[in-house]
Parts: sequence; structure tokens; C-alpha cells
Amino acid sequence: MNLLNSHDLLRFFDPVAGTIAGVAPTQRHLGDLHGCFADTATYERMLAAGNPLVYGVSAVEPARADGDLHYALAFILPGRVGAEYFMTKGHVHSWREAAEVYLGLSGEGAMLLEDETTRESRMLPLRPNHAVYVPGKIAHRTMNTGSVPLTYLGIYPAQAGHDYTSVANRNFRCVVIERHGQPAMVERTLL
Ligand code: PAN
Ligand code: ZN
Repeated sequence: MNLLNSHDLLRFFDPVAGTIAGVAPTQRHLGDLHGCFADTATYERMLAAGNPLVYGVSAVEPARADGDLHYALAFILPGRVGAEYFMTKGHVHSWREAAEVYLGLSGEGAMLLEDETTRESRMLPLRPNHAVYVPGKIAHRTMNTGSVPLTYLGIYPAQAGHDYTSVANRNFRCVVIERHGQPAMVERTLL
């Protein structure tokens, strides 16, 4: 196999739908987000009433040699569990040093970043014309803070990998809620 044939050189994506032609998105429903929302009573109530789709991720992950890049286009539907916006599961990269760049494409959202060691947290806006840099060793989660689908592109080292377990075990220290019509980051234990 020659170098050019071994890579996915060109793909076509829909920035509003958050999908890539020829790539079936991995779908995450509310039931896949156990433990993510602080308001567990509202979460269980919503889950009992149905299991809505929350987000989808279309990843292009062809080669995995040193220096290769992977990317994923994602959409998060608008919605809330109580005051908490629909969000991704969140992860830290298995190869902890792996950083990532997020580009907002459509809609309005936010990213929650948390330092694994110090647990220092930041909330950053993610929307069109915004690029968010996620350094290595930083757990990251994305939420839709608007009323239409949020779409974004994430580009990361092919060796990054996704560690969901350590985030699920310890959870993010903070949650992002709607307060006075605006996203606000608050301590999970204070909700
Ligand atoms: C993104 C995420 C995407 C979905 O492509 O995979 O936002 O979030 P979860 O993976 O936490 O479900 C990324 O950060 N890749 O590394
Ligand atoms: Zn990532």
C-alpha cells in the first residue's frame, strides 16, 4: 500500500447536521449518560419517559502510525436535564499527553475542561469561529447551550485513545447549568 492510498484524503461533511458522508455516527442516548448529570432524580424521570438521542460522533480514524491524526465531527442536540444542558460523556485521552483542537461549526455550546491532577476547571464557549485547544492530561466534555444542534470538529493524535472509565469513576467536579438564561459553571455538589 502506498502512502497516499493508506489515508482517507478527502471527506465531505455537513457542518449544520454534524455528519460526514459515508460515516455512520456513533449514537449516544440519554441512557448512555448514567452518572453524568448531577440531578439524578430528573435524569431518571426523563429516562423512564423515553430514551432520547443526545449526541452523535462521526470519527475518521484510518491510520494509526506515529504522527497520524484522527478527527471527529459531532452533533449534540439541544435539551436539558433539569438545569443541566445535554452533554457528552466526557473523557481524558488514554495517551495522556495527547492534546486536541476543537472547532465550533454551528449552534452554541460550551466545553468543560478539568485538570486531572489539580481538578482545576474551566468553561469555554464553543461556537462558529471559535477554536478551543484542549491540552494533554485534561478531561473534556462538551455541552449544547443553545436551542439548535451544536456541531463541532475535533482533531487529535491517532494514538490519543479515549479513557471514559477514569472520568466516569471520579466524575467532573463541576457541571454546566442554565442560570438566568446563560450557561454557568457550578460545583457538582452545590447543585
Ligand atoms: C471528541 C469526542 C466527542 C464526543 O471527538 O469524542 O466530543 O465526546 P465523548 O467521546 O466524550 O463521548 C473528542 O474529544 N475526541 O478525542
Ligand atoms: Zn478528546
